[in-house]
Amino acid sequence: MRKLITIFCIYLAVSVQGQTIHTLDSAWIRDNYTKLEKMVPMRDGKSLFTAIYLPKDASEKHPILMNRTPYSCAPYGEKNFRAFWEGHWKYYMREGYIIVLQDVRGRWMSEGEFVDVRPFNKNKQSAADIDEASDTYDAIDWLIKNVPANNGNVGVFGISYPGFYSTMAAASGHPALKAVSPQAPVTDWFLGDDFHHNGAFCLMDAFLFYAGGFGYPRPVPTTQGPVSSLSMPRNDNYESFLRIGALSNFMKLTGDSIKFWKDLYAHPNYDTFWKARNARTALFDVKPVMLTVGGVFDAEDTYGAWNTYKAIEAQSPSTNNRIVMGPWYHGQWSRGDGSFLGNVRFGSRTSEWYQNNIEIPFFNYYLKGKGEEPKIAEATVFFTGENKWKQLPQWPPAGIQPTPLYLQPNGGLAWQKPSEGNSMSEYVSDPSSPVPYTEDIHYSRTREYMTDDQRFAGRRPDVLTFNTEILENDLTLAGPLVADLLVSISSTDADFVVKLIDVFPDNFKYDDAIAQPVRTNGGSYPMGGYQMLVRGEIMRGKFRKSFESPVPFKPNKTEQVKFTLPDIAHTFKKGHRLMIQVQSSWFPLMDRNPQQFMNIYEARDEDFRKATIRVLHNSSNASSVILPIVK
Ligand code: PG9
Repeated sequence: MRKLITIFCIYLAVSVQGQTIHTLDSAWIRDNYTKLEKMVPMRDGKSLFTAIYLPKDASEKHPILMNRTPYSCAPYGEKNFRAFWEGHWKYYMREGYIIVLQDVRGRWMSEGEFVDVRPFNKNKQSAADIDEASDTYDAIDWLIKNVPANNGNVGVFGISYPGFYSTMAAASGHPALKAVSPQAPVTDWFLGDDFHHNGAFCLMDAFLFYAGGFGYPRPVPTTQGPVSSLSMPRNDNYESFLRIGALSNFMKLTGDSIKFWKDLYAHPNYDTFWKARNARTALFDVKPVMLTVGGVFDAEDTYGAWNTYKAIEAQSPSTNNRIVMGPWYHGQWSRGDGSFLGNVRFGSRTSEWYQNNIEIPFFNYYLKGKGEEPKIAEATVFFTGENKWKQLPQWPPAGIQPTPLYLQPNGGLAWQKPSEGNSMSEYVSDPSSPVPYTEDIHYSRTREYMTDDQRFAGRRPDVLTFNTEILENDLTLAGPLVADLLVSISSTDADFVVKLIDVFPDNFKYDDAIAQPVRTNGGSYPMGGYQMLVRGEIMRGKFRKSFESPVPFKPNKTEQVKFTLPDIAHTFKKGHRLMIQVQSSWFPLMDRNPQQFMNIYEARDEDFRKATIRVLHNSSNASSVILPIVK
């Protein structure tokens, strides 16, 4: 008998252990979940395709976690499961969540008309007045009433475009919606996300995204993906995009085949078309608990993450509102370990830390009532340079002192204004030889450019470089940067790119505990003297006074170009330097400015002109970058 008991205990231990070891793989998920596919009715009579992954265990009631997407609920078919076991969503399935994926209106298997970043309608009068908030309300209402064994609590989350739909969910007003996490949410496609930064057009991302397929949706409902009719340039994108030339040539390539591409061209300024697509207009009287998440080095929507959180703080002050910003590229917090980006190392597995200590406890508490109210700070932000998470009671942190760092003659930077009377630096900006945004040769935009070594740029005659002395103490910056340039240009328009760079000491090496960055062809990357891009941003000069009403420069007259760069959280360590670079192109990340005042979408190749750009740094015109110094 004793032997039998021993064998049973060993079996039990192994099986439990076995389950623990093999828990959350595809077999476990298929054993413990069923999948339903439903067409969920909206108030205007259209139905949206909805995939529902339901725990087989009906002994208790389960919360619902929903993701609304234009990128498909695939795979279709109730026997075909999405590979949740490959990502951190598997931990929600271990907790018994009902996972819901929904094709948004007009995409894939859902009915209705798709509208890019459909404007929020705050004055809905009838069932015909729909938007993404009302679609979410109707979806939640149906789920609560029709999905077996749900506990009446719903959460919504999503990254990027699904982040936009999460923001719209927060505006749905459904009482069952308890917690929302917009992650790298598409928020404003003219001011800072994906397609424009300060009015300059993100040519490469926009073209490759739309012309690459997203702009060619098939008539719905369909399980077939979009098909681009274009043969895309699949080689050196600097060369490919330069050879295509003016934006009007890109329109010839896409022609009438992409609706949103035509909208982009038809609205060159920040008009009612773009203002209606500013997702922040929905963020008033926000009821759910909010957790906005993003990456400081997210090349697509770092603007959206910072500014969604700030909009809720300003517009809906009673909302329980938090932000988490890690050292991540677009979506890195949901995949990989988050311990590096390009050559820059962060010293810990930041993505896993976020999943286990922030996101999962957040939803577990608000949707399952599990555990203590998570001790998640108002702002959980990873400070690069010192490589530390900080839990802050507000963002930007209290005590920040915006401090001008002044450009000096001879390439210096100092906290005092220059004393010289007429000092300035100049370069010739030539649109036929724009400054590359990265040294790499590749087809689509890299993730790594956001922290790449800028030594390649500083060697060009059309890039101005300014350096501080070597720092005698650590210097921590937390919050937005403001570039305040006094300039004089020979033409009537130009772009200004300002880059804040951390210059590593010549003898810099990561600690042995951290693997040294290696080149793709092997061999360690020379991190000594590395010039790490901490933040770069572009300002299209003609919008310097107003994004709605652009104005030309007066040639050779001194004018101010002042603009905000997205927030940073970085410590420049003792022994490092701060560097500022100024240039007038960032290609093909951004389209080229013809450098004469005009509608750039209508410019032809022959309209592009060289321009002399002067940046003034003297006692009466002292250009600076205003830094958010943590005292
Ligand atoms: N924000 C990303 C994107 C949207 C639209 C165009 C290009 C990029 C994304 O949804 O991944």
